[in-house]
Amino acid sequence: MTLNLQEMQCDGPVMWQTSFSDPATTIMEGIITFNTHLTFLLTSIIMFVGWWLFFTIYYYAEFKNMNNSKFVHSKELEIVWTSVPALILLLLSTPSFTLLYSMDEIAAPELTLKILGHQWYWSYEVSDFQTCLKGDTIKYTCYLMLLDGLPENKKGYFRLLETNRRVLLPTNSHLRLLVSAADVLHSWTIPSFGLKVDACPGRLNQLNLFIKRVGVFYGQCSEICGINHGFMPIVIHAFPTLEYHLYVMAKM
Ligand SMILES: [Cu+2]
Repeated sequence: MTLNLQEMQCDGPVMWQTSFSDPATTIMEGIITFNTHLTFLLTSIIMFVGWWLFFTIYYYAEFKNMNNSKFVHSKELEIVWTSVPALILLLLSTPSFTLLYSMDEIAAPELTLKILGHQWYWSYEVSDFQTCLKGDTIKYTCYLMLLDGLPENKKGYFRLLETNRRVLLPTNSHLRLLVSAADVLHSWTIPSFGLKVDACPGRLNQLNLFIKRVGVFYGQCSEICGINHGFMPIVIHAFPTLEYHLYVMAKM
């Protein structure tokens, strides 16, 4: 596959970024929408409580109220300030759990990608094409790409985010990811996909993925795994399904 940095849509980080990456999956779109609603609710609560606090301090200061109030207890008020926050939490739990369990939903996958975390690189394997590849599997390891000494025409990569090989995946297909580790705990993460799954040695974690658009997506290991934890990035290159199959056929 030829690499043309100018033509490719890069979903890498931008300077002073404070918001999410552009979503590439339905899950991430859901997370962003949920976050927007949460932020609105949070701002409303902070404004309401802030106003109330200011109002109380200002109007009920000692110099404004020389006489003691006889008001010490209210059962009705207590019921209100207990049930309203409980109702708000209940209201929030519905979209939260819906999102959480939708991530575990496994549709019949067209392709399975096995991901193995190592100290300190990721290895990948696709064994769906074993019959057409005459028993062979597509298997490769991805290390951090060193940018020092790159020729002038190869510049434009992200520092500490690029790998020597990119993981190629088809768009608009149901994919299954199987994540594990060979040595210690790692965590496989792509913010644009809304995915983060622990890679535990001796345990296989399953994820589903449906990439909605073409692009290059970046991620990093998200579980402290040793001295080079910060130097094992993940790069996914999502292709149209047809181009992906042409790539597999080229391997035959
Ligand atoms: Cu790590």
